[in-house]
Amino acid sequence: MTNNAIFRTCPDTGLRFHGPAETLIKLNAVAAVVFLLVGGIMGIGVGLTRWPEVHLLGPQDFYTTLTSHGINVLIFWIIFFEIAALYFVSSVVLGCRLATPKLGYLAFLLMVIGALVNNYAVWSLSSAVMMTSYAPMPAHWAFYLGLILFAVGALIGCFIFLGTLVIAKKEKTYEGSIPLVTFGGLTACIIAIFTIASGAIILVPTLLWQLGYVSNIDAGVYRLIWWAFGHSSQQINVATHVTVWYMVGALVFGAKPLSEKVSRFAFVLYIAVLQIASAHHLLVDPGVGTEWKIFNTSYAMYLAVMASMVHGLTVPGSMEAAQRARGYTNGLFEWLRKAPWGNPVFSSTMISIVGFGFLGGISGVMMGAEQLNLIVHNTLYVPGHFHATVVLGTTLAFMGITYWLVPVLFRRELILTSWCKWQPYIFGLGMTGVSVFMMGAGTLGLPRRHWDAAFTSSSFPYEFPSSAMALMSLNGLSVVLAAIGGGMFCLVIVGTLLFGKKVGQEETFPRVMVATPPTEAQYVTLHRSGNAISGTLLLAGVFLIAFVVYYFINWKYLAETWGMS
Ligand code: HEM
Ligand SMILES: [Cu+2]
Repeated sequence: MTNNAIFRTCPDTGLRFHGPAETLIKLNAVAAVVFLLVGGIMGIGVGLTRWPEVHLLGPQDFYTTLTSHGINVLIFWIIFFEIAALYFVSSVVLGCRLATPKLGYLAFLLMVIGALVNNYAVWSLSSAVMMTSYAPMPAHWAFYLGLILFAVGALIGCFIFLGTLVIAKKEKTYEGSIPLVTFGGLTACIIAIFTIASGAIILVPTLLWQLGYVSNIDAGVYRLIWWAFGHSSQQINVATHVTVWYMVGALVFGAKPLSEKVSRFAFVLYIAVLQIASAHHLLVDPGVGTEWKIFNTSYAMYLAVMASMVHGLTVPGSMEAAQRARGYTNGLFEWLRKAPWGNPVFSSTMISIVGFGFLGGISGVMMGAEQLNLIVHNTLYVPGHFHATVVLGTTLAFMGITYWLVPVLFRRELILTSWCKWQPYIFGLGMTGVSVFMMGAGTLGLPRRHWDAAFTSSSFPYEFPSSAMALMSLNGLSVVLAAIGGGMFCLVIVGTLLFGKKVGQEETFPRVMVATPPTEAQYVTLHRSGNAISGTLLLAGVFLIAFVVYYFINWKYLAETWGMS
C-alpha cells in the first residue's frame, strides 16, 4: 500500500495527526465559526425586532432574517462543526489516516456551495420560508437545491468517518473496542445517515415540485417526513455534544466514564428510539391518530430522555470521581468548587450540561406530552426551549471544545485570554435569558415567529398581558448580552487564527492540555470511602425534583385553562 501521508505527533497531547485529516478538520471548523457569525448577526436582527420598544425590522426583512438565522446556525454552523468532530474522533483519536481525503475536500466544497446557494435563495430569491420550510409554502428551487448539495456533502463526510474506522481496525491502530468518544461519534454518524436519507426523501420531491415535475405536495405528509429529518438532526447534535462532554471530562480532569457499558448503552438508546420521538412535532396535526401520537411521544421518547439523563449523571459523576481521587474530598462539593472555572473549556461544558438538562430537557419533556403541548404549541415557548437545547447545550459545548482544539490544531496561543475566561458566562447568561424569557412569554400565549410581538399593526388587535411585553423586553436585553458573548467568541477564535502567538511544532504550550488521569490506586482508595459521586447524586436529586414540580405546575395550568368550575 502506498501511504505517503504525513503524520505529526502533537507534543502537547501525544495525538497523531494525519495531515489531510488535520487540514479538513481546520477547514470545517473555520467554516462553522463563519456561519455562526453570520447566523448570530441575524439573531440580533430577529431579537431586536421581537423587542416591542425597538421593533427594528419591517415584516419582509424580519422573515428573511429569521429564515437566515435559523438555517445558518442550526444547519450550517452545527453540521460543519460536527463533520470536523467526526474526523477528529475517528482519525485523530484512533491515530490513523483519514479515508479518502480527496472526497473529504469534495464534501467540504459541496457543503460550502450548498450553504451559499441556500443563503442566496433566502436573500435574493425571496425564499423566506423559515428553517422548517413547510410545503406548500414555496421557496425558490435554489433553496432546496442548496440544502440538498449541503446534505450530500455531509453524507460523504459520514462515509469518510465510517471508512476511517475500517482503516483503523485493519491497520490495528487501537486495541479492544473503539474508545467511548469514537463510539459517540459513531452514534451521531448512524443517526446522521438516517437523517439525511429522510431529508432526501422529502427535499428531492419538493425540489422537483418547484421545478414543475411534481404537481403538488401533501402538507401532512411533508410535515411527517420533514420531522423525521428535523428531529433526528437534533439527536445528532445531542449525541455529538454529549461526546464532547465526555471528551472534556477526559481532557480537563483525566476522568474516565463511571461505567463504559452504561454510557455505550445510553448512546445505543439514542439510535434505537429517537426517530419515533419525531412525533412530538406533530402533536396537534390533524392527519395522525391519537394512539400514534401518544405511543410515539411517551413510551418511546422517554427512553431517549432517559439516555440523556444517564449521560447527564455520568459525565459530572466521572468528573467528581476524578477530582475526589485526586484528593478533593471535603464535603459534597469541594471537587466542584476547586474545578477550573476560569478555563473556558470546562466552564462552557458545565453551563452546557446544566442548561441542557434543567432548561432544555425539562421543557422538552413537558412540551412532548400531548395534552400539555396544547398550552404552548406554536408559541414563543418553542424557540425558548430549543435555544436551551441547541444553543446552551450544543453550541456552548462546541464553543468549549473549540477553545481546546484551536491551539492544538493551529499551534497558536489564544488571544485575549481574559475574554476567553468571561465569554462562556456572558454567552451562557444571555442565552439563559433568551430561553427563559421566551418560554415565559410563550406560556402567556405570545405566538412564535410573529413579526410584531405587540400586535399593534394587526387589523384584529389583541391585548397580551403587559407582563408578556415586559418579558419580551427582557428577552431583548438578553439577546444583546448573548450577542456580545457570541461576538466575543468569534473574535477570539478568528483573532487567534490570524494573530495568536505561534507555538512551534516541537514546542509545548505553557499549560497542561491533557490532564493526567488519577492512578488506579487513587481510585481504589476513593471507592473504599464509598462516596465517589455523592455531590453529583445530590444535584441529580435537585434536577428530578425540579422536573416533577415543573411538570405538575403545567398540568395545573392546563386544568385552569378550562374555566368549567
Ligand atoms: C446570539 C445568539 C442568538 C440569538 C440572540 C437568537 C435569538 C433568536 C430569536 C429571538 C428567535 C426568534 C423566535 C421567534 O420569533 O420565533 C430565534 C429563532 C431561531 N433560532 Fe436563535 N438565537 C441565537 C442563536 C441561535 C443558535 C446558535 C441556534 C442554533 C444552533 C439558533 C437556532 C434558532 C432557530 C432554529 C430558530 C427558529 C427559526 C425558525 O423559526 O424558522 N439560534 N433565535
Ligand atoms: Cu424534536
